[in-house]
Amino acid sequence: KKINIAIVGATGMVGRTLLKVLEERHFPINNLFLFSSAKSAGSTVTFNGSEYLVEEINEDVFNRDIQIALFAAGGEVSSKYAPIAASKGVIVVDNSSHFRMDKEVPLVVPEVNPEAVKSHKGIIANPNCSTIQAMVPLKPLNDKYKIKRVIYSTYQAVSGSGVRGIKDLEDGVKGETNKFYPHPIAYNCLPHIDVFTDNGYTKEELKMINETMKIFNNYDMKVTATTVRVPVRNSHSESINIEFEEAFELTNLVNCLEKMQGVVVVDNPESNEYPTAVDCTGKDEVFVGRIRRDFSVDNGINIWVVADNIRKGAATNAVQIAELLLSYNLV
Ligand code: 2RA
Repeated sequence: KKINIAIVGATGMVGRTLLKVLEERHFPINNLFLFSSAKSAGSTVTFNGSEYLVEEINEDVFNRDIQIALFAAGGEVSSKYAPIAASKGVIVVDNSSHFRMDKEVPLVVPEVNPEAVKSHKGIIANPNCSTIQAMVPLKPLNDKYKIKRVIYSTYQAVSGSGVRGIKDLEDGVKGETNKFYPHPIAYNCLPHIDVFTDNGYTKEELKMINETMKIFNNYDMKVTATTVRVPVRNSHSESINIEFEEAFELTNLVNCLEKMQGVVVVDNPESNEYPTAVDCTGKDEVFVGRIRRDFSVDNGINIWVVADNIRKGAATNAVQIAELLLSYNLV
């Protein structure tokens, strides 16, 4: 069965990666429609060997015969056009944060809570990249040992800020001043991703906290986060401390991770083998290493989790959600 797909934000970093992933996974596309803001409209993009014109988004484009629309154009565009698309019967997979905490909107990581797509009312939200990569290893551990508390410390690549973040890093390394970040990112770490809120946390930290509880549907889970921008071009790294309700044998816990679809365990410190951002870039799995007991509590561990924030953290996760819609005959 071939379907008609629209990509909103087709010329951005995530939009272009959506096209690449759709091609790689041979997603069954009949017609493809590409939309962007006025400034990028008029360019052409190659997909499966054909040229496609990028059109300016407007209220009428969803009158066309489109079954799924993948949005990667920011919260403002999603808030305006996703409801219009949904009202015309288009199923929206939205990469922005705008609808994530809406109780009518499923927040989905296909390896973690695939069934959630069945309750969609037209819009399905892609979680934040730093949340997605944490959920995949945490899911089997939560199922088996019941997570009591999670502490996230992230080391996030500049590609999470798009081309402006990458440029600040590249310019900074050449000694030029930063234009996007509030401080130089070259040879530096900035404990500041997105904006600060009135409780001292940034929106990025609150996203990880709130999205974790929603995806596990457990609002008693204790979650906290510190999210940091680091001078890495692509892929996010995360140190995750987890305390469980249940006791565990470390070998069984590692085995649990190794069996999880979408997780690759890379954990041989004696051979200097552990996940790194450079090694994980361009891949779709979530890489886990440095798995070790946290001796400061009864049932705790520390793990190191790395994934490509543009692929599994955004584009691939969205395409996997579209694949779920097909496999569940929801489109
Ligand atoms: C970041 N997770 O890394 C945020 C948005 N992509 O900047």
